[in-house]
Amino acid sequence: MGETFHSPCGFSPNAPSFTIPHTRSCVRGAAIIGALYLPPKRANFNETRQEEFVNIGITCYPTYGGSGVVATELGKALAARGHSVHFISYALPMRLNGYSGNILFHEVEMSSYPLFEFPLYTLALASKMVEVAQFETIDLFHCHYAVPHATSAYLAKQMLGLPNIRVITTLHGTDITLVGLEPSYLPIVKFSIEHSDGVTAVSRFLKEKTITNYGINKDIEVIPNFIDTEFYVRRSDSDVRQRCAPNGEKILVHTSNFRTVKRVPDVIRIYDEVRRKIPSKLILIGDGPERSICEHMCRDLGIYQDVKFLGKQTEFRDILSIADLFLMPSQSESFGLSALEAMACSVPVVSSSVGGLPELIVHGKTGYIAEIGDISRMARYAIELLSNPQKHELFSQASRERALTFESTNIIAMYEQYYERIMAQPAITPR
Ligand code: GMT
Repeated sequence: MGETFHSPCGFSPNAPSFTIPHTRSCVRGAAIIGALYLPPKRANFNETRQEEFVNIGITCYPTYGGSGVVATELGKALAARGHSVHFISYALPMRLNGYSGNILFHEVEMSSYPLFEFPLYTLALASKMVEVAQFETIDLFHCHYAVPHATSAYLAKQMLGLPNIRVITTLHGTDITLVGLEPSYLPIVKFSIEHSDGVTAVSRFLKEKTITNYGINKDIEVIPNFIDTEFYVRRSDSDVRQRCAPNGEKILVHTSNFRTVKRVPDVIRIYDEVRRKIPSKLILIGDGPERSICEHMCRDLGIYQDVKFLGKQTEFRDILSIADLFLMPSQSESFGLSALEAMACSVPVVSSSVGGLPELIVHGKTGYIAEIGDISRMARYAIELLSNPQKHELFSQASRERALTFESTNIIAMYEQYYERIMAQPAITPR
């Protein structure tokens, strides 16, 4: 293929940004000017690989969260390598900014109707996938987070009657460990995974959980989360450090969406123990259901003045660059992307021993892991590291080295090779 990507909307490289949603009328426009518009050639992986670019429809949650970050960074990296990427979601993914010639965003429009007490997103998404595939060339849909994206893609494939379109589902975490297990979703999640042409999971833990919890007899490829280690690298900024810890205090950091599963109150309890021994500050990044409980807790404990709630941030390399320790006491964590971001910035991690965290954090080398809820052990580990500069330095270096093994270039290549493999296999025909 290799030709310039033409948008049917007359979207030109001189346009200020690609963030204009590809609306329904815009895509209809493609039909009208269809004679002039040459959609990209469909990929054929039975031919020589080198010249092949794939046309990918990526669906993800656009909001704050690891699966959306992984999907967006993957899409951006694939586009930079020459593939055509169509993001299909209900809002512009948070990390999608700036212009790129071969990325388009297609917004799933939701309408309300008094009869529908609940929005019919699964159906609207399936319809949008069909529309995009009809007016653009799509070789595969890559769904991030099974619920409901894999189901919408299955429906879209069925409706399109184009059996060669492949559906790849990437399992991220609570889609398998929590939401998907609910009796009202389990059968459809199992079905949609089984009817995906390819399935990837972000850790060995998640792969095993999928097989055992859903009784799925299917190849699942483990492709871990990744990080751009050129961007995520510790930068010295004494100004930021001076502002956050004016008296040379140690800095502990946690980032999350403040859901129960993240156990942010444990972060506060661990910090409460640490600050009794070590002058320190706690920085909390993110927002979510438990934020106000946490703020109350800090006031009740009388530590509010030493805790900074920064709220949602799009990226936090500057804060990670001044951090001495990252805390992740989650109840469930299939990979732990934010721990990886911290490690890339040379920050050791103290975490719980759940899910995929032991696959990322090397206990006694890049940080420490302890049982869920074992606050005093996690606090002891934190105190030990923060009070021993030599050990801390060794752990910081080892954290960076470990993060380098998840360098984005290598992991993106794993996705490309996986696409290639799935495209070379006969597609699953919807029944
Ligand atoms: O599964 C979730 O809770 C949602 C998801 C998200 O969108 O934040 O997070 C998961 O996906 C990330 C990216 O693959 C992983 O790094 C997180 O560990 C994982 N979260 C959980 O398993 C709780």
